[in-house]
Amino acid sequence: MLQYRTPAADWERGSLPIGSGALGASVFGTLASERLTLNEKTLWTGGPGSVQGYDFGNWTTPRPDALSGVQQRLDEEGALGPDTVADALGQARRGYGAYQVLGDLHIDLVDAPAAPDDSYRRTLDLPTALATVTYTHHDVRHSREYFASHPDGVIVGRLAADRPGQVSFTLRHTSPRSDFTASATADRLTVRGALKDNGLRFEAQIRVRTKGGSVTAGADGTLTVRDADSAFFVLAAGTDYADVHPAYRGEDPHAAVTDTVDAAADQTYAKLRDTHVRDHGALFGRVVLDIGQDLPDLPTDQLLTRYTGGASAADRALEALFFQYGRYLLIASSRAGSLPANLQGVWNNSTTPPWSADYHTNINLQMNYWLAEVTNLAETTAPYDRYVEALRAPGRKTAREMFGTAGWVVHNETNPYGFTGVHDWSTAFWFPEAAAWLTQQMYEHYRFGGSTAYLRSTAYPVMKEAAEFWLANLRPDPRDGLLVVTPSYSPEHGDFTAGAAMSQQIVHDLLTSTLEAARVLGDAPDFRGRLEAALDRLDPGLRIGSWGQLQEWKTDRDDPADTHRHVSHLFALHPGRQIEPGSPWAEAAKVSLGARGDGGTGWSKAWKINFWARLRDGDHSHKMLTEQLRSSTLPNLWDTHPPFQIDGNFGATSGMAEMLLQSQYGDVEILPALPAAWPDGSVRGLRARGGATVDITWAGGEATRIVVTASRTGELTLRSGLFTGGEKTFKARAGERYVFTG
Ligand code: FUC
Repeated sequence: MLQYRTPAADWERGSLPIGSGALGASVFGTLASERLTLNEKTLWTGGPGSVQGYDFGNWTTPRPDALSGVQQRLDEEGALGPDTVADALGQARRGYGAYQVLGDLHIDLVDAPAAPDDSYRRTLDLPTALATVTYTHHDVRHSREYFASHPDGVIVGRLAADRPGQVSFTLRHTSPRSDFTASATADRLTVRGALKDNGLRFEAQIRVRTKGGSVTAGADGTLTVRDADSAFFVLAAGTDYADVHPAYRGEDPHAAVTDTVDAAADQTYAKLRDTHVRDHGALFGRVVLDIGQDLPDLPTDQLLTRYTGGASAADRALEALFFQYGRYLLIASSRAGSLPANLQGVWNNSTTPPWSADYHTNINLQMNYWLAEVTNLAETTAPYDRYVEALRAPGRKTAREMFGTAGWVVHNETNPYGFTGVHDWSTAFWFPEAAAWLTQQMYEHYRFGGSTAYLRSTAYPVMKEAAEFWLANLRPDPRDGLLVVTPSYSPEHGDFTAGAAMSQQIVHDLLTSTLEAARVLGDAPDFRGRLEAALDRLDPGLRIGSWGQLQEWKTDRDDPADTHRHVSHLFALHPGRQIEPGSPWAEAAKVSLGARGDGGTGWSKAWKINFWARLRDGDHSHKMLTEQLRSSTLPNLWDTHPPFQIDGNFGATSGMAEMLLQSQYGDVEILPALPAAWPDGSVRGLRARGGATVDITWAGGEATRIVVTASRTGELTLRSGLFTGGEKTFKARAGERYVFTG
């Protein structure tokens, strides 16, 4: 549980997030006028119909020789400055848009204390996903409870008191934009509008139910409750966005919002709450982590301030809380039926959020899902899959127009309107490898879950088309004949070259996984042959340079003093699987990572937790976790880049899971990077590739008990000091539970 003794002074640092995937709210817990910042995830400016015009990032006029011109210059000159390449291949961005705050719901109280006293508590309970505010005023105990229900599609809030007739308030909606009307009739408040930029229609409806007392609608579009024993509201919202290229518009949201809010208002508060708690709990409760924590009765902001990463049970409590918070945030911001989690999950208080609160695809969107499979939340990837699938149609057009080839492509960042082309920010506009990288999660979903039907229907078509793109776009490097990506740009620094390590490693990962999948599915031998031939000639993107480092570029040009936040050339270590521990590449990766240092933005630190875990250095992983908590985490435990950016939350949870369990090379590795700070503990419910759910108990840094529940029949190899010879191979049968106790 996160808990505070004061209301949030500020949205970014203090508000507490609840979400149903499609809807989000951040709770301030302010006294006289409570405030919930509201979000609907598809409320985006830009795209088709934008007043700025919109071209999907595709070149507005054909540039037949632009790409080959850059490739030729790279062949001849070896490297080109990013501005030179952006001049040739970039284009000013138009109509990209930004994720929009829906507005704020204010709950103005008739009588409330001026300031919080000792009786005040504000909490967010992770297992139930309930946010609460409680305080005593004139001897009356007041309580507010909020949740976002995925099954009922609504945000719900209830105000109550321990004496009858004490609940009186007015509900009011505001927005930083002037593009809406708010009207109220009976117990219903309706907010309706269309974004000025692109005409996207949106609607929110709130209905209020009271026990005792009365509710009246105001001519100013407010609802007032007087003298009730308790009251609850339900809020539904939607837009006419649809994820269908090229128009991206669907039904007017009015009918669906009305149906949803009415269906919820017809239920009792207890029923809505119960449905929500069960739904959330069924996902959240799957993983239990005990690293020796003892959560003191201390406000979470103080727990964070006092945190040192040392040996105290309170420090363990913050770490365990942070681990579970990542899982909580993913459940709250990524459920089937809407867009995937964006740079801020689903929470945003602005009309101009940082980086548009978009989908950055040179690490950020991918990082959002690193925790999904291993921490047993595979269902949360449904919106990700759907989003990636929806990028194919525009991405195909970009591949054809910009590269003249088959396949699909997306670059550095994208929006909900199929922006698969480029812009002109020279160090971040070109990254056609993103499509390949995006498909990685879909193949991982198959590796964890094992559904061949999923592989066939969902993952493989997207992977295959991404592979087609690279089969058509790899070029022989005139220096050695190996196939390279060109132009290639290691995010987000240095020069343009051919065959930067990350480009090669991503393509290697894609072709390897696509080949594996093609074999499983028995796809045509000639396609498999083309993949094999390309892999044979592919520059692997693994080279050791003059100071023992893993080279970021094909030539040895790494600066040992470079501490850039992106550590792109270690993709092959994580999230890839090309570098195995103990190999010379792993040693070189360690040298590179050491030189990059322990600083960085929030997400960069989170990535380093994962890297060190893959390098089997649990103590260094833990050090990065400590760095992240001490310098990149806000009082409400949101990760800060700065500013708030949610990828670091997700990446940190993933990294902590990597410390306890890994399976990327096929075997299930138990406690591969356990830090000295966690000598005794247990974890229940982590997932391994091959369809195993794994529980581990350890003492004195060694596993003492391993329980594997198989969801798939097949051979499993467990690696742990618990077994003679360090490993145990057995034939697991789906549905069976296997207990190992040394
Ligand atoms: C990538 C990063 C930045 C930031 C942005 C949203 O471009 O390099 O640090 O996280 O995404």
